Amino acid sequence: MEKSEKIFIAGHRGLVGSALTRKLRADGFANLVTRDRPQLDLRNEAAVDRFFAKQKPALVIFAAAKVGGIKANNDLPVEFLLDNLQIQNNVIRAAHEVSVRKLLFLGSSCTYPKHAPQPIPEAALLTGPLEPTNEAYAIAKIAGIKLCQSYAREYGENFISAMPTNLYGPNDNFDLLSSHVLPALLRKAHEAKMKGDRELMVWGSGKPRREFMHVDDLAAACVFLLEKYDSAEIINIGCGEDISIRKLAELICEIVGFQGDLTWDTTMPDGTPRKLLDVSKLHDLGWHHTIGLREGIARTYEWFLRNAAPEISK
Ligand code: GFB
Repeated sequence: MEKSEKIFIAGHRGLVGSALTRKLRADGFANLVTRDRPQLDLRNEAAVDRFFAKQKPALVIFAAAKVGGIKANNDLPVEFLLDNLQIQNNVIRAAHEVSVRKLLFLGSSCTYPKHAPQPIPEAALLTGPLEPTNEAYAIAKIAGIKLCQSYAREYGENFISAMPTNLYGPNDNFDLLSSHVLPALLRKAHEAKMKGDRELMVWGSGKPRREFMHVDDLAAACVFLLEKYDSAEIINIGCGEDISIRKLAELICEIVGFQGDLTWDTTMPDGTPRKLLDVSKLHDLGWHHTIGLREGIARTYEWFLRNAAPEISK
């Protein structure tokens, strides 16, 4: 990759897109193109076409998506399916129209079957039924992967797809109803500590297991793949370790300094019983994560205290 190449980061304000923007800037890539939602609504096909025709980026990183935790996914299947299909169809097709040199599409570990073998190899895609709570999002992401693979097969495009595990870090969503588990529990533990509560409510049974990766590691892996990986076959990005939700909640309480008890709201769904990616393909290429879970959560809590907590308490 040339440092002067024009790179369009779709979704640069989100958790993933902002981490990619930081990483590329730090690595000396100076020609980054970004657009806020009011400037460019990626669901608008004509606007996306005009933007690509004018900008003609060399590289596209597709980090724009309607995302959310288990409750948002379960409550809003229309938005998770339709918005994501529209956004990705527009961007991927426009990238082809202006002959971008390479496109990186970000999928998700929830595209794998609910009862996939653990750790989940790339070959598990489309081998069984999906987890119902995130089926709409998963189907949209699978369609995006297939569109990239189809452009590669039919037109020879270098459109690659990576499958990140559950992510967390700066610029995450800390809204208690729509966020993922890790930012939700960080906020709940912080607020419980500040209020002097004795209990903290956690959703589900605490038994599901998830793999969590700091988004700065994800960004580093994406830049690595942009430089070194040119196959239409999907590739997992994760750290190869998982943890139960109960243990995660305990770890977060310890880091935040909340000393009360955990209680469990079993009316809320557990979702997939386990989601641990097989990252041997990525390791074989020579990339490993560097940020451990405890360190990553501590860094995210510091970010939360400086950035999100003041906003929330307004
Ligand atoms: O992170 P999360 O919302 O999504 O939930 P998924 C993971 C687990 O944490 C579930 C439990 O078993 C939740 O019940 N959990 C406990 C909580 N307390 C909380 C809480 O306060 N908030 C939340 N959100 N969860 C998502 C998919 O699945 O993962 C998306 O729905 C996407 O499509 C994303 O793929 C990566 O890991 O279950």
